[in-house]
Amino acid sequence: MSTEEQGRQGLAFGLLPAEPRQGGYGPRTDRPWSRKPYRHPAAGWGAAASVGRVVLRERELVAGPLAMLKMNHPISGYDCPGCAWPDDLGNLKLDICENGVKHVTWEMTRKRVDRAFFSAHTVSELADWTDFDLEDQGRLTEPMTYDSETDRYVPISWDDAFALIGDELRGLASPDEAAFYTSGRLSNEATFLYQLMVREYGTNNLPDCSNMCHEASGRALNASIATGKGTVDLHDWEQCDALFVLGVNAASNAPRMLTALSDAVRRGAQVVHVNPLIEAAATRTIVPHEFVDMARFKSTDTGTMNLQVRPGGDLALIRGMAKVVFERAQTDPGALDSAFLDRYTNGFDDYRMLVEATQWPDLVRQSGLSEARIRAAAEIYLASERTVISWCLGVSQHEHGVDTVREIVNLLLLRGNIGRPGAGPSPIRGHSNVQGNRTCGIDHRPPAWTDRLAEVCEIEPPRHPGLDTVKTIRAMNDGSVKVFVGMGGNFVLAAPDTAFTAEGLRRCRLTVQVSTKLNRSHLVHGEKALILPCLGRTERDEQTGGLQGVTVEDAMSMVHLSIGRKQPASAHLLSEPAIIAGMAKATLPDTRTPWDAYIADYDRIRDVMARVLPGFEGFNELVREPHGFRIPQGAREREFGTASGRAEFSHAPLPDVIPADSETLVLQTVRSHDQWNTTIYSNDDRYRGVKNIRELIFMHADDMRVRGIADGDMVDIVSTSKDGSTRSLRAFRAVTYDLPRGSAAGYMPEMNVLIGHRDYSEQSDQPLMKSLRVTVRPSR
Ligand SMILES: Nc1nc2c(c(=O)[nH]1)N[C@H]1C(S)=C(S)[C@@H](COP(=O)(O)OP(=O)(O)OC[C@H]3O[C@@H](n4cnc5c(=O)[nH]c(N)nc54)[C@H](O)[C@@H]3O)O[C@H]1N2
Ligand SMILES: Nc1nc2c(c(=O)[nH]1)N[C@H]1C(S)=C(S)[C@@H](COP(=O)(O)OP(=O)(O)OC[C@H]3O[C@@H](n4cnc5c(=O)[nH]c(N)nc54)[C@H](O)[C@@H]3O)O[C@H]1N2
Ligand SMILES: [Mo]
Repeated sequence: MSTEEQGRQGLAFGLLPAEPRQGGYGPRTDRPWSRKPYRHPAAGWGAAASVGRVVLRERELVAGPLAMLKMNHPISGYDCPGCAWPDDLGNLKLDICENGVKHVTWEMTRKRVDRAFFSAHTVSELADWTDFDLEDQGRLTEPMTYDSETDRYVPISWDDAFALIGDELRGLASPDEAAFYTSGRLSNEATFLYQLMVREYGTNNLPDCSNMCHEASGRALNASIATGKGTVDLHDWEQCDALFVLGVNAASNAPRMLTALSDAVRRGAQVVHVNPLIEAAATRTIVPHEFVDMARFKSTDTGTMNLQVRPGGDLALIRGMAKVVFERAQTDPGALDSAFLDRYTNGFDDYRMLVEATQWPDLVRQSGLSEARIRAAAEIYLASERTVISWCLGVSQHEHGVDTVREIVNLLLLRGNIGRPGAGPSPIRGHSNVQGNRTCGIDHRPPAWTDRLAEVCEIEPPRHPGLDTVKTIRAMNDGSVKVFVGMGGNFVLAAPDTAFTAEGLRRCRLTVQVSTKLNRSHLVHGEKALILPCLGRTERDEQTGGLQGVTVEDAMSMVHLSIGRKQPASAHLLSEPAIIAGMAKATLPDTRTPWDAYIADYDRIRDVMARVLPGFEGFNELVREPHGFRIPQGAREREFGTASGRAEFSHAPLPDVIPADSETLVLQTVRSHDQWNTTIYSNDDRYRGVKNIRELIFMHADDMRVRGIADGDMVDIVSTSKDGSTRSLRAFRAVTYDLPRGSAAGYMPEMNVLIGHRDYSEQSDQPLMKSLRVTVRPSR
């Protein structure tokens, strides 16, 4: 059987769509689909109307808007569980966005999934439902376990659930036979306890969503400047003269960034968007909280230049810009910051030679931009005293993601744009606490502070590396991982190679999902399976020591408290820290860790974290400051903790990102406006002008014409993996879009079926979610 056939079979059982549907994993629909270009500013009234529809659907008319007022306010409120964009620092203006509101409302729904629901539906029956329908049933209310006799989930007590986990984990031949996944929402406190449990148990198998998201950014920044994070904060964004925004769809995925972009344009800064697509944030916005602007339909520009690079072409663009900087330095020594370069960097001369040896025709071909456009971008960089370069998945999810981020740092170093106000690298993170997860120990490699952990917590943490996401999928399939614990997230749909990942999960002896809502990963399960429902971030977390708060770290290293105030969705929910402590006590009979004391009062967890984690000294006092605190970071002070003690230039060869034959297209998978990763709110993608359809592929008009495809035709898409195997999707709609020839785009997670488990970057081990090699033909 070919991989392709296996794929179809895997899909038929428990994975939609057995047959492609116009709605994809979204709501069922037979309404006609449509696409017409969006001509309005981002955010504004379109966003307000869209929020209204979601709030209505979740029947949260009163509680919803009230909860918004508490969101992102210092100390008294909870952190928005949406993206990781930092909170407004200056004043208490209403700093919320459309998609944050949708996200909070999604968690606060009044609908419930109770034991009656599970007894009314077999798992095989639920497998036929859409992912939208699964999540739309509402919040999970009590722990459930799979009963194979009846093919149903049945209630189980918390104690019995923990005992089951403990028995299975203690029964394994080695702790390395279990894997512990994290999705990026877990609070810092829960994260610390989770990694403590896992390392005390004896493994570093801590795969996380970051392995699919910003792994490349972390690796690159560590190698260049010895920090895994960006070095700037919002004040720097407010002070820069030039802002380069690469590979992010900000209007949908970090909408509060629109405010920063429009502020920048208003005060005369240059804002350059680099993206194969011209996304909504690249043009103009109505700033969401400026009610007068809303009333007058007054929009503000959010960009001053657009560069439509070829997918994977960013490195060539950046190198071209560096080439112009070197050229200029021959006549104007001020083009380079020589004092900075001499004192703080390593490898400059080799970088200069490399750049000078690179020829314009290659830079033009690989970037997909003309020499004139690259020069124009370089002029903006040269004219700017303070430059911020930011990026997201359009840079990190490519084969050469690490090299590209390092090239971004190279360019910044040339003019000393690091470690001073208004300048520096600024990756845009995804999940609200994905950055905090890494800081607090979610890493399949033993953290640098492993010795401190051993000493302070009196455990023997393992020193050998564990499994990341891609390796976990393979290990479940070859039988070397037998227990999978998912701390949030929706592993089966978020991961690459859907059918293969599903097969791996099914081969496990036990799968455990800690979740707030029903999702596909509950239906694609091991021999034994548990669904453990937890409190959401908006809900009151009462422990014996009183109301508890947790902390999160945003994309700019600010750590602050988040306190939920809402009545929990059910009396049987436990907090994530409590669930972790329950699993730990059942798994580690001889543990000396004071799990119960930690759960009674999270201040005690923070006290231990303060002793283990660098930069967390005085944690409990620091988080009670009005806006929390920024984790100290050497690179921000020009102290580079690399082996040489200097910022390192990288010297990567110019990658060839163009397929050898003209039949192959480079396909990237993106989010629509109305989804949060695997959570699909509707089948619409407002800013791209799409309605009632998710099973589509955006293509260049000429690429369609040469393949005999008319706009809206049904097509079959076949991907070819690095190992030569093929995977396919049938009967998707081809839709004309303004993107570079030779490239195409469509939606995750529907297209994850196409990503082979060997299709990951050699540099970052990240799945190649932005550069699949596909052929597209009219459906027969
Ligand atoms: N509402 C909402 N918010 C979210 C999420 C969500 O699903 N919904 N997800 C969250 C998460 S986990 C993350 S990681 C972020 C993701 O935020 P984004 O990175 O915006 O996510 P994508 O939708 O994958 O969009 C990728 C962008 O990169 C561009 N791109 C693709 N290839 C290239 C390339 O080679 N070069 C350049 N320069 N650009 C390229 C695409 O055209 C697209 O604009 O958003 C977070 N915020
Ligand atoms: N093809 C393709 N695939 C991708 C990507 C891509 O661009 N293209 N992007 C990748 C990226 S960047 C990421 S980050 C991953 C995302 O991967 P994941 O983080 O695994 O997926 P999510 O869809 O964010 O997880 C949604 C589920 O989280 C649970 N949940 C929500 N809130 C909470 C909570 O407070 N606590 C707990 N315990 N559970 C909660 C709910 O049950 C919900 O169903 O997907 C990756 N997959
Ligand atoms: Mo992400």
